[in-house]
Amino acid sequence: MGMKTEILKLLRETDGYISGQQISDRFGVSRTAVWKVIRQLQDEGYRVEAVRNKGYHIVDSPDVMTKEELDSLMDTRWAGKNIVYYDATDSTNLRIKQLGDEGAPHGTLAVADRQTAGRGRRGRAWESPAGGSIYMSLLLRPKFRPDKASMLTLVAACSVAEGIMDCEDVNVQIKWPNDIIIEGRKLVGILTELSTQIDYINHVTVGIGINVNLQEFPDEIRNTATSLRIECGHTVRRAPIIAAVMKHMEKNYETFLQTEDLTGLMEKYSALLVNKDKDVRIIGAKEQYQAHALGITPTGELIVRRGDGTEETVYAGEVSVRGVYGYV
Ligand code: BTX
Repeated sequence: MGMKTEILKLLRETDGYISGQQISDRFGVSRTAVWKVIRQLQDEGYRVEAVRNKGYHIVDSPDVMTKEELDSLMDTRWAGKNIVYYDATDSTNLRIKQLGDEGAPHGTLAVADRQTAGRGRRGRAWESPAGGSIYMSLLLRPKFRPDKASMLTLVAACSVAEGIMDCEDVNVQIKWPNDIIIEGRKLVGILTELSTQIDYINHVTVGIGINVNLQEFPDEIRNTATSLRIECGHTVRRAPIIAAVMKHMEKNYETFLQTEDLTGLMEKYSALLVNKDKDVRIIGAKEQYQAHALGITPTGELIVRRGDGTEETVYAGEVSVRGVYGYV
């Protein structure tokens, strides 16, 4: 951890004031060097008070998203422990795929303030303007078979929902398999991509886009998208959400590994599932039909009951699901 990260942590952990001398003793640097770091933090937007004869005190951490801010908040063993931060990049999924090919460790996290080529599923685009959202991708190196990897999307959805609700007073739900919504509008998109051989996984990229402080959307998604800012009515800090999501992701991933399926997460996921006990339209390549969604299986398929009473499971890769009256 760099000195700036350490000083930031120290300021946060100190209730009252901490003197410049205490900080400089702790890191073995001059008081001028300490002062310079404090100035940098202030320039980045932190409100750090300096009071003569008392020292420094952090008053407020606004929505700063830097590598130091993220490192200072991360409370995990591996998830998000190796952060690569970009002010702008094409797509954090592409960055992580490349870092994965180059041998980056399990748990490496790419975070960007803006994407110039944000990607959704099936070639769709993800709106990724600057300054208000979270665009991040996590590198995983599982040892299980490639056919199990699609379940990681559900693990991620659960973790993102939990992380958001740890930080903000909102009720989010999951639209199967992996959209997170508030009041029927899309708040989060998740795109999981695999790099595999026939029988083993090289690495997995779990890409997560969360609309945080966006207040406007392009016309095409104006009626279907929302942000935390819109739902909470105040500006939301991104870095603590990233840290909270990583904390849950680490825990949920380890639960997943115990059975290599969703058995240990079923209860949580089902409680968040918006489609449960709802009528849905199943849109497949060959047919479309209306059914009643009952829940998910331990391997992540949606269980539906058709009008004639027959039950079946549908795979996320093969169908998409709409509410009978719209997006949800
Ligand atoms: P998806 O295919 O389910 O959703 C894409 C669709 O959602 C678009 O066609 C559009 O209708 C709508 N949409 C686009 N942008 C937004 C937005 N900001 N908010 C709400 N709705 C939107 C979901 O794909 C997967 C998205 C993953 C995004 C992350 S960001 C970090 C990582 N890097 C990257 O390039 N993608 C992932």
